[in-house]
Amino acid sequence: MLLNFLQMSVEVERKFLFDSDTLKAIEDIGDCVGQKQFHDKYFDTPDFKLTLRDVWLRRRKQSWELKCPIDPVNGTVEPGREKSLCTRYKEITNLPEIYQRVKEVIKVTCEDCKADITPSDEDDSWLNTLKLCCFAEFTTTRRSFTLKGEDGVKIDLDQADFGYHVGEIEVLVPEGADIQSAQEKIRHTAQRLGLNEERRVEGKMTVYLKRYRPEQYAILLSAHVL
Ligand code: V4E
Repeated sequence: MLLNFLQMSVEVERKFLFDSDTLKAIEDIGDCVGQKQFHDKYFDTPDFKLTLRDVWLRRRKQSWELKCPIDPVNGTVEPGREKSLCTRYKEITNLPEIYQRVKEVIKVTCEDCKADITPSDEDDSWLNTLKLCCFAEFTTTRRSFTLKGEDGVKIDLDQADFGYHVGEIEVLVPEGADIQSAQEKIRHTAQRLGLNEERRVEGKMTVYLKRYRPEQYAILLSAHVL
């Protein structure tokens, strides 16, 4: 049951830029619950079939994760849609389910695959079968905080090894649960931290693509994914 909840959770999050004042505010109202480091590798087809649909496949600490938008419009990103401060993505961590979902998004049929395979953590041949290549790779050092009096809210302060740091306020909710109340908790937390950004802050990937994958960045920007 717990495993099922984790596999089908929706991550509602808001990114923010932080300085020493924000850090002090976080330390005043929160508790540091740990620091960790992880290496991410992101994968897509050479013609960006996943990321053009805002679908993000990554390997983190030997585990596969797929982040998919919860409200795609006919499977594409609606041009001109105003980007809210919060993002909402479904996180899938079960590899057979990830494989099925990726095949659906990139529209691979069984004939294309010749024989359908069972993907495994130990064998990456399914990546070749689906023509998936690594397009981004970086290490993040993350400090995590929980907040006094704010149940279920986590704050992460991320430092990426390519020289970008960003914070995120995050609430995990089971799929189908009340996303509005998660957004309200995030708004309240942002207020307590004195954040006053009115525009969505760039995440690590946006900055990475802009610097190291300018062609993919330009394509995703004009498709309104970023
Ligand atoms: C969803 C997404 C991407 C995948 C990486 O997601 P992100 O939350 O940025 O990374 P991270 O390391 O904090 O993951 P976590 O540990 O929280 O699961 S890359 C781009 N997107 C879409 C996206 C977007 N368009 N704008 C913003 C502000 N964030 C994400």
